[in-house]
Amino acid sequence: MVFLTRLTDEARIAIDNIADTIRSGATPTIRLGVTGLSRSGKTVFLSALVHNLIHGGRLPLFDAYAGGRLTGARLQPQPDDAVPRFDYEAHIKDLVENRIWPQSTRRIRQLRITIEYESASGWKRRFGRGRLNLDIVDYPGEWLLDLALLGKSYARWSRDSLAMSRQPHRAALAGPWHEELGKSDALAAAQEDDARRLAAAFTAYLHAARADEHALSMLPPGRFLMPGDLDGSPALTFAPLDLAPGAPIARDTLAAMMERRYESYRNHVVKPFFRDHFARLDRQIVLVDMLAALNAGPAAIADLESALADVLACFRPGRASWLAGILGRRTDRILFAATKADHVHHADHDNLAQLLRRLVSKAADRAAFSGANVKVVAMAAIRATCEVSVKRDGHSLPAIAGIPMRGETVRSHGKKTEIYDGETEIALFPGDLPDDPDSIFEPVSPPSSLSSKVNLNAGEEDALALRFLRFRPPKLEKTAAGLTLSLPHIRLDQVLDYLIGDRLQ
Ligand SMILES: Nc1nc2c(ncn2[C@@H]2O[C@H](COP(=O)(O)OP(=O)(O)OP(=O)(O)O)[C@@H](O)[C@H]2O)c(=O)[nH]1
Ligand SMILES: [Mg+2]
Repeated sequence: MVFLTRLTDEARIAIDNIADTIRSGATPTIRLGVTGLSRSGKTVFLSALVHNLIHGGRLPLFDAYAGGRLTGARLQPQPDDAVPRFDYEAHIKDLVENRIWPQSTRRIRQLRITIEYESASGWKRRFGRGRLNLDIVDYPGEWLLDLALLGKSYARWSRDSLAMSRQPHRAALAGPWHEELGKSDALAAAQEDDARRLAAAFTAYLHAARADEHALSMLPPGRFLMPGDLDGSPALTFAPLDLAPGAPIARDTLAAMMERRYESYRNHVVKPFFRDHFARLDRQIVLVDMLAALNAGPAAIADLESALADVLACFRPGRASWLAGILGRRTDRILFAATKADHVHHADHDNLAQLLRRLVSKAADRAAFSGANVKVVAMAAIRATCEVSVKRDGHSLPAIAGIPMRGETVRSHGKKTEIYDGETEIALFPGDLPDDPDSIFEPVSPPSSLSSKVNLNAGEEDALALRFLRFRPPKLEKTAAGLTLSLPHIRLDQVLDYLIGDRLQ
């Protein structure tokens, strides 16, 4: 928290928190931060959480619910009028009726859900039912990485971006941008055309690095990939330059123009995002797609580790107190969740959590989460697969079955690529995740375990080239009375219990 110690910012956060408390009246409020890079599963998690609360899910490990003390949950108008509402109904329609996943989030959205409960204590029950507001914000994951820019000058950001783009796994992707850089003179007179050309080449490099096969995470500035309402705006016409270390930036040069725009991006785009949403959270769940990074290999894992370290450095952990709750607001519980655990067999869930624990351990140590309670789990907000046992060479193998999304492909050894039609169910033996968390940073080891994927459905005997399949959302079962059951999940109940259970006592 080096960059947000300015008194005006802290005062603004405190004022917003007081306004919040007044607006909520007597009802206590938890602001839950759902933090995750792009495609980590934030929108799906939020939709599933609300659906299970409102619809009444299978939540045996969510104590207040399992004990029958949760008497109601309903959506309310969101507290900040300036932020559009999270489109819960549209997402659920997509997931449940159309059985498709939501689109990438393009703008910030907010939701308030009010939970009514009966206290576990007989004494408190005498005062009537308790109520708790849960406020949640959804946003494009790309924007998260901008937080690291708050602590960096333009010169430092330029240096870091260039050094990163010269790493072996990025250099080829950055080639065209480097070429444009070679043609420009940072100390020449500022020309709009140069700025536009460089910004376009830099943005193209960020897009290439994000592609599935590379799955890189460190890609700021976030609005270059997901501009939101800045689409086409000149605010995004800047890029890093190759500046001599320590050399001053003279006025009216290309470098000065870029620096000015970078500063304006930090002040007018990144800072409000941090101050209005990120600095005022009581609880945090950090969603991490370990499997996508494991599939892409050690470079993607190392990149994910650095990206998470940058994000965690911006947390404001601390012990909750009534005063801190109103003024400073500190995050007193942080949950790290490896998402999409339904892609591996349950026997591997502990391993998956272990890998995530290892990935965030250094960053968590550095961020010194003093006073905050930290936990790590493997979860699936929506379970799209089921577990089956498949016979192979006389052995029973633990496999998962589901319907791959239309257009998903798998290339089997020596055979032609199979393209799925979105209707056919298949069984996969996902292989075992490595037992040794350190091995995922080493060159060949991590994918080898996953790459032993075998398509058992079509009678395939060959090992398949590694491919992380996306399954369609599940078809919801109905009860004998014809009622549709809520979305199936893995450990969403434990997650809820950890994040809000203590406030429903
Ligand atoms: N099987 C399975 N897939 C999931 C789950 N959660 C997310 N996914 C997959 O991951 C993709 C991304 O999930 P989102 O919730 O849209 O991710 P996000 O973090 O909101 O992404 P951005 O909006 O781009 O920041 C989905 O389209 C699904 O393919 C899950 O619980 N199970
Ligand atoms: Mg989203």
